[in-house]
Amino acid sequence: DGKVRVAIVFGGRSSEHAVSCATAAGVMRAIDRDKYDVIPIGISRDGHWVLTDGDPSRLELTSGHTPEVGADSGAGVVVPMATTERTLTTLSPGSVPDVIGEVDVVFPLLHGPFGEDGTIQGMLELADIRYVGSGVFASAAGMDKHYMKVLFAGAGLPVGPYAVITDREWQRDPAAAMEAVGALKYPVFVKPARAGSSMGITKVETPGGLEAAIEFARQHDRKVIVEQGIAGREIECAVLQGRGVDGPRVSHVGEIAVQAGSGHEFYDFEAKYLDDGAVLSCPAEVPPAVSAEVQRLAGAAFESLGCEGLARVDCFYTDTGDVIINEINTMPGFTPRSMYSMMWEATGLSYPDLIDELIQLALTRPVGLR
Ligand code: G1L
Repeated sequence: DGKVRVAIVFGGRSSEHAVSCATAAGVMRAIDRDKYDVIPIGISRDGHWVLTDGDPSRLELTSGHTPEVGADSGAGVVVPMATTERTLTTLSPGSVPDVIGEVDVVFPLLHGPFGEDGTIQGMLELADIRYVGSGVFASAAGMDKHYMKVLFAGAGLPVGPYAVITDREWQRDPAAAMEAVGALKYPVFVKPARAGSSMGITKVETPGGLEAAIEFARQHDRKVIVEQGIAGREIECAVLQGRGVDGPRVSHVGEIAVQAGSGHEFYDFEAKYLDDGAVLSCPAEVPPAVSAEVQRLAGAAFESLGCEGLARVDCFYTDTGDVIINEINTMPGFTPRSMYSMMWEATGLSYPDLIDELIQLALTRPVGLR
């Protein structure tokens, strides 16, 4: 019928499985059905690919319901590596080969290990299938808080003080590894270097709490990053790839105000996805020079990793008046109520138009030689 065929891939083997399902529901509700045919592909927690019925209501995330891709979500099971050129091949239950058919573009709504880290992007590259968002390298770099900072610093962008503890360093001599942290001022934040969400993060007030925090972070990733706490406000900016040869577009800057008394020490999983503990202010109330600097850094950060499609850049506006980059997220929260979407909404680009723009950007991208 001449419509563009968009495969939405969601769920997956990461801790953000339910968030991914809820995001897929948001995209499926908002996507223009006159232009696009949607092929909803769920990945179950154990890694099975399932062609689902695409009913968004069963994927929504509410406090009473945690959505999950199960073997019951639809028709067939897709074998992960069974891709051929521009085609996603499925095996129905009972191993009857079936084909989803040619897809024009994939919307990979996957986060964390086996999703956001560039692996699915690599699979799609091998299959010559176009997809929304960043490529293999930027996805992997955007997932790794250590290499992300190395790339920012290499591009001359300001990053805060940090230390990295690799698995080898920790196994050989934990005390020596912790000495590298000695140069940082407390409090510090101890984080898994690569993780999709706020999982495994501890705020540490004194050196005495460091070892336990590192052990905790290592349960999520064997590489740990320790970041010096920055006194200031977190100001964020949504970035969208430019059309053609244009540079990246940046939104008005935004700020999350965690409601006093909400019980959230920092902006954690609950505050992010379930609670009303967070409200967005956009444009954030900062001096014009500060919002301009955040926007400049956001565009430069996007380019420093070679991002494509979209990214959310989180900065600190410090109490001493400086702006530094905290991190970039190449796969930001992407429901209609997420920071990224709401910052574009406040800038004049609606959620349905944003989805349309991202798909159009993906369609104009070459496959093969890039
Ligand atoms: F495909 C895009 F546009 F690049 C993309 C992919 C993934 C945008 C946003 C996301 N975000 C997520 O997948 C998630 C954070 C909802 C997963 Cl948990």
